[in-house]
This record gives sequence, structure tokens and C-alpha cells, in this order.
Amino acid sequence: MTDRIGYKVIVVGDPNVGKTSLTYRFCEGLPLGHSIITVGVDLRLKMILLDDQLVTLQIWDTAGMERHDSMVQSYYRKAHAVVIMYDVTNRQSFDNLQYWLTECGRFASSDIVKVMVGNKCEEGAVRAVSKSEAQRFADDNEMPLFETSAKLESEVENIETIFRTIAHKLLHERNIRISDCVILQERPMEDELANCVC
Ligand SMILES: Nc1nc2c(ncn2[C@@H]2O[C@H](COP(=O)(O)OP(=O)(O)O)[C@@H](O)[C@H]2O)c(=O)[nH]1
Ligand SMILES: [Mg+2]
Repeated sequence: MTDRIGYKVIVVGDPNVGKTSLTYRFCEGLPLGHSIITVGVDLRLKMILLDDQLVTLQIWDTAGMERHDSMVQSYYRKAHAVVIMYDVTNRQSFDNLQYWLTECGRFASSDIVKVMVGNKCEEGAVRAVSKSEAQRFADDNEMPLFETSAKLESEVENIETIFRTIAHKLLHERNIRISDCVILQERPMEDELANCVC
């Protein structure tokens, strides 16, 4: 094993698509994961072993503040990757993917790694978005598409594949190597805490 590497991964999408469920399913299933709860953002850490490298993923979840403007910039700042989520049973959440891509374009680094995730894809779910339509949108925007269900225990491996794909792209395609916990030490929420009314 060589050096330790850390990446900031943010999860965006409409409220209720399952962002928290997905990150919780991924991070809390194994003993290495733990959460840090802050105002407006839940930050979870998860270590994975990728080609003999220990990679820490800092996964930022909006904690229900998806449309809270003052949070937006620090949320996107210095993110290495973004999971753009919709709910396959909710048409509006798919139609709003363009909004989330635009937000990424405004606030995130231009070379951010993007993956698209359609959630709530269980047997018997009443689909509002077909896989082929979602695939077209993903292809047009150069993102890999995953369909999953954060509700199902059996999807743990599939969900892990989403995050392993991200880490793999960052490490091998972009060759980005950030030493562990650099971002955590920056106290990114300071400006927003000063404005917080709670
Ligand atoms: N059927 C189904 N429900 C889900 C799934 N993931 C999340 N939910 C439910 O959808 C609601 C919103 O989930 P949450 O993770 O809080 O969404 P967020 O607002 O995007 O963070 C909750 O009632 C979850 O139990 C899923 O894969 N399938
Ligand atoms: Mg949430």
C-alpha cells in the first residue's frame, strides 16, 4: 500500500430522490465509515481500497438544504466528483437534471467527474423514466448511468460500484491525487455559519 488519497464527492438532485439513503447505504454498511453532522451538510467518510491504494471519499449530502442558495457555493467548491440523482418514478426529478447540471457548471470545477444515478428502481416500481431515455441523457452529457435502489439490501454492491467508478476515474483517468483530509481542514462552512438563522 502506498499513500492515502482523499476525494470530495457531492450528491445533488431534487429533494426526496434518495440522496441521503444512497450515501447512508454506502457509508454506514461497513465499520470504516462514519458521519460528521454539520449545519446544512452531512459529511460522511468512507474508505475504500482501490488497486492497493487506500482512498478516502468525503461524501457531502445536502441535509435537505438543496435549494438553500447561501450553501451552494461551498457545497460545490473543490468537489472532485458529483453524483447527480433522480427518482425513476418521478418525472419531475428527471426533468430537473438539467438544472443540476447547470448548477455544476456554475459552481463546480469544469473537470469535475459526473455520474448519473436513477434511484427507487425496484421490481414493481411504476417508472416515469425509461432506462433508454435516461441513457440518452447520460450519453449526451458524458456521464455513466447507474440505476439502483437505496432501499434494497441487495443493492449494496451496485451502490459501491458507483463510488468505486468515481474513485477509479479520479485516480486513473484524471490522475488526481489529493493527500488525505486536506479539504476537511479548510472549514468550508465558516461563511455560511455566520449567516445561519438557526
Ligand atoms: N421505494 C424507495 N424509496 C426510497 C429509496 N430511497 C429512498 N427512498 C425513500 O424516499 C424518501 C426520501 O429519501 P431521502 O434519502 O431522504 O431523499 P433525499 O431528500 O434526496 O435525501 C424516504 O422516504 C426514503 O425512505 C428507494 O430506493 N426506493
Ligand atoms: Mg437528504
